[in-house]
Amino acid sequence: MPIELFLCPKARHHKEGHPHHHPHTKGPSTATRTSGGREIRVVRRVLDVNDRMAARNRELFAEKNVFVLNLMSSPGSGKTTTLERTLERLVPEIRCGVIVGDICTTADADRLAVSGAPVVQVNTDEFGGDCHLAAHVIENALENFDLEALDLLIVENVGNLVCPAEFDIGEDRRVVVLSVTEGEDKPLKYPLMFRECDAALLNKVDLLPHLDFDADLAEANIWQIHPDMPVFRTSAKTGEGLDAWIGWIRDRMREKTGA
Ligand SMILES: Nc1nc2c(ncn2[C@@H]2O[C@H](COP(=O)(O)OP(=O)(O)OP(=O)(O)O)[C@@H](O)[C@H]2O)c(=O)[nH]1
Ligand SMILES: [Mg+2]
Repeated sequence: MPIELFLCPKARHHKEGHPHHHPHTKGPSTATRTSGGREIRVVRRVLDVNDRMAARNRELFAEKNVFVLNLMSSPGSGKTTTLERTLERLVPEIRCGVIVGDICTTADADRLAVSGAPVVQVNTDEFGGDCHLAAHVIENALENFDLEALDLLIVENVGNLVCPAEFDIGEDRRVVVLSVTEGEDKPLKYPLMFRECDAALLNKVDLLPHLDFDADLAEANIWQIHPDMPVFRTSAKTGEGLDAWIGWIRDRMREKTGA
C-alpha cells in the first residue's frame, strides 16, 4: 500500500498568534481571569471550532459505520509498536485504516504500512510543528480514504501526554499508552489525558524485571484519576496482554456497528 503524506495546515490556535506554551484549557476557572483574558477567549473559541468540526467528523464516521480509535501517549511509549502487533492480528479480518501524526518523518507510516492497511502520515512541521492532531486535520486526511471500505480507523496521535487530550477529533474511543519506563506518577501529573481516555495500556511490561516501577501503584494512580477505567498490561515486544487489548477493540466495535 502506498503511504500518503499529508502536511497539515497550521492549527488555528497557532494562527491566532499567541505562543504555544499556554495550556489549551477550557476549564471554567480560567474564564474569570482578568489578566490575559483575551488569550483565554481565543483559546476557547478555537476549541469551540474544533468541537464543531469533530462533531462533523463523528457524524461522517457514524454514517459510514466506521469505528474510530484515537491512540495517544508520550513520545516513545510504544504506540506504533503496539499498532504493528495489533494490525497484524486485525487486518486479515477487519478492514483497517490508519492516520498517524508526527511532527516530522514518515517513519511510523512506513512501519504501519507493512500491515497492508492504508496509512496516511500527517506531518505538522511545515506549519509550526503542532503537538496534536486537530479535527480539521483529520477531516483533510480523510480525503485519502474510502470510508465505505473501512470498518476501523486508528489514529496514532502526535507523541505528547498533554495537548492531544484537549482536541476531540470525532473519535469513538480514546486510549492512552503509558510505558513502565515513564514513572508511576504520570497519571497524577497529567490527569487530563487519563480522565479523557476510555482505556489505558501499561506497555513494556517485559521490562519490569529490570526496573523498580510499581505496576500496581501505576494502576492505582490511573484509577484515582479515572475510576474503573480498563487498564491492559501489555508488551508490544513479547505480545503479552495483546489478546485482551484486541478483544476490547472488537467489543467496542461491536457496540457501535453491531457487527
Ligand atoms: N521492551 C519493549 N520495548 C518496546 C515496547 N513497545 C515499544 N518498544 C520500543 O520503544 C521504542 C519506541 O516505540 P514506538 O512504538 O516507536 O513508540 P511511539 O509511542 O510510537 O513513539 P512516537 O510515535 O515517537 O511518539 C522502540 O524502540 C520500540 O521498539 C515493549 O512493549 N517493550
Ligand atoms: Mg509512533
